[in-house]
This record gives sequence, structure tokens and C-alpha cells, in this order.
Amino acid sequence: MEIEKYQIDAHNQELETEHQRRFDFAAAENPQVENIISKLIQFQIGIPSWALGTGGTRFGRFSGGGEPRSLEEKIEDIGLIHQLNQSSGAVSLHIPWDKTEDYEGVKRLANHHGLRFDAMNSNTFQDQPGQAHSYKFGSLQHVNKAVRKQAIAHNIEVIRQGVAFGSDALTVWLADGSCFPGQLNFRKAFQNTLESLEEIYAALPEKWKLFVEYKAFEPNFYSTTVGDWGQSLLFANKLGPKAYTLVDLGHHLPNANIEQIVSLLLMEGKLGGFHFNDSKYGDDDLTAGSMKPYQLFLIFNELIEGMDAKGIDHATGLGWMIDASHNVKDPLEDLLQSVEAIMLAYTQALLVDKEALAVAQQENDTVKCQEILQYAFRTDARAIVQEARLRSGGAAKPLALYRTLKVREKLIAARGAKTIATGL
Ligand code: PSV
Ligand code: MN
Repeated sequence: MEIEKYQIDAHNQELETEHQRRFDFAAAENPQVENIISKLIQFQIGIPSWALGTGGTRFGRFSGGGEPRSLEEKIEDIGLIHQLNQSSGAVSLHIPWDKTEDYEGVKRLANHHGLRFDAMNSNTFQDQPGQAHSYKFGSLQHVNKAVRKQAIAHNIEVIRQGVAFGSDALTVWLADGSCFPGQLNFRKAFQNTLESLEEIYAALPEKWKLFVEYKAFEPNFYSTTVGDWGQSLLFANKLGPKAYTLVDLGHHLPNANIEQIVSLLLMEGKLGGFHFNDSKYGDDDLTAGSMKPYQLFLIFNELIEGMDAKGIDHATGLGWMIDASHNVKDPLEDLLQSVEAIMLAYTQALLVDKEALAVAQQENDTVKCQEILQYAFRTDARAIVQEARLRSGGAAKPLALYRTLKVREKLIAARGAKTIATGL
């Protein structure tokens, strides 16, 4: 299904007076508002194809109904989100969950919805039917060369499919590691992984990037072979200029200073991509900004500072993607909330008075530094984000319109109450 333009227009008209009052106030308070709006219009967030269905835990999965049954229906769902907020103009695919032979048809559909293809994701953390070798004890790190070769071939195949879609990056996330002390020779595991990644790297087309995603633990609970940003950076540096680190917010040990990690990776020219989500305990994959909105703001503050220092374009310099899972929410509502939280954090970080902060830092004025950051964080940026969305043709309040139009009910009517999307 698609939302009609007149439905968005009617919704916007109803809210126009209220919005104008709030936006006029925000514009009067923030003289740089036009500059910020033009940045917001450019800024697009990639939606993961695997987050369009109800996620589960190892204890169960409670489907909400109307989930996409095919890659085409996933693209249509992202099209709906993008129609509403005009900030979700990309899709990140996961192979083999999104395997297709109809590249042209899928590309045409994505194009129709204004979507481009962000990073492709390989999957060597699950065994597929008919696969010769198991990944039970790892993939690119495996002690058996035949397993490594199979995993390398899969990654190269994902690149091939990505080329057909017009993507330009591959994200490699490995479940590789060990569950018990003594199970793995860490050095050999690292070397095997490096050699495997080198073969994948050699298969990258000219303009492609390789993102090495790290994760502290899970599914392995003693060691993970790409377990933190240091290990990812080691691989990326050894591989070469097309290799970068990918930061998934949920992949750190508790209380890690992610904003500092981001800052140093940018300094090294090695921050490639982002997976947004939020967490309280581990890799909870919760809605971005739902637990630690101040941390999200601080991360954006470092991202902007680091990108501006290197002249990196905010919108195109890095791969911006969500990686979330929804156990109790409607996935599309959750994704709308995540995108909104990301846009708000980005806007608030753009509002930081950077010159004043630099002076206060130089003077060791800790109190002033905090005041400057928190002044921006406590600014109500909602009307600014809303204005950018309206200028792009989106809905004033995407979530409210989604509910008014009974989108989920219509998807259930069209697809059924028991459909299950591929993914985790
Ligand atoms: C692993 O936890 C991860 O963050 C990786 O990005 C995977 O590709 C994704 O989640 C889906 O399992
Ligand atoms: Mn991830």
C-alpha cells in the first residue's frame, strides 16, 4: 500500500497553525535554523530489511501481523516510512534473507519509493540449508580452511549481488569467537580472519567500502574475534584504505564511552558506518534514543565535530543505518520513532555553539563546557525537524498519521495476520 499525497496534505493542513507557531519560536531562538534545515533534508537513514518484522528472543516471538512476506513487501514498508518522514531514503539488505533473482525489478521498486541501497550484509552466523560446512565454530576464523573458503565465497557473492543493486559497501559482522577459555588460539583466529578478510577485500569493486563491525559478546560468551573497536581498527588498518570500522551502538560493554570511540575513529579516517539502536543491558536493539538520548546527542556532537574537522559531508560521508529489533512494538512505528530520535539528536548537536565550546575547553572552564552542551541538548528541536520534513513533502507527525490512516490494519488485511518476515 501507499499513502496518497492528499492524505498527507490534509494532515499537514490540520496541524499548520500549531506548527507555524512553534517553528517561528524555534527560528527566532536559533539564527542558524535555515542552515540546519538544509542539512536535515539531506540526511537520510538506512532502514535494515531485517527489522520490518517482529523480532524475538530465544524465549519466543510474538508476531504482530501484516509482516512483509517478500523483499518487495519489505521495500514497500520502507517506502511507507520514507513517505511519512522523508528521512529514511535507503535500505540495507541482508543476504541470504533477502535473496532474489529479480535485481532490476527490486531496483525499480526501490527507485519508485525514492530509496537507494546502503551497505549489504553477509550472514555467516547461521547455517543455510544444503550448506557443505557448518559455522558452529566460526566462519572466517575457522580452523578448517574449507569452512573459511565457504564463508569467503559467500561474502564475495554478497558483493556481486550488491553490485547488481547499486550498493557500494559490504558490512561484515562475524559471530566468530569462543564460548570457553582454551577453546580458541586467539592469534590463529585473528590471522585466519585477517587472511579471509583480505580475500574479500581483494574482491571489492573500485568505489566500494568494507565495514568491519565489532561486537563485545553474543552469540559467543568468552571471546569475540572482532570484539571491540581496537580489534576492528586493527583489521581495517591491515586491510587498506577501503576498509573501515562500523559502530553498532549496542555492541559495547556497559558504560563504554562511545562518543570518544567515534571521535578517535574519525580522527584516524576509519569510521565507515553506524548502526543506531539503544540498550540498557547488552545488545538490546531497542528504539534509538529510548534509553540514553543524551548519549545519542553526545555521539552526534563528536560525529559533527570530527566530520567538520575533516571536511566530511554529513549526509554522504558515512553509512547511517538503524539496526534494531522490536519484540513488543509495531516494527514500522518503532522505526518511525528511531528515525525521529536520530534526527532530533543530529539537530541538537548542530545547535551546539562550537566556537564557544572550543574557547571554554581551552580555558578549562568545565562548567561552561557542560552549560554549552546541555543548552543545545535541552533545546526543543522538534519544530525544526518537522519543518525540514514538511519542506521535503513528509507528514507533520508521521506516527500520528500512520495511526490515523490505520496502516498496520491495512497491511494485516492485505497480507494476513500470521505472516513472518525473514530476519532474526
Ligand atoms: C549482530 O548483532 C548485528 O548487529 C549485525 O549487524 C547483524 O548483521 C545484525 O545484527 C542482524 O543479525
Ligand atoms: Mn549491527
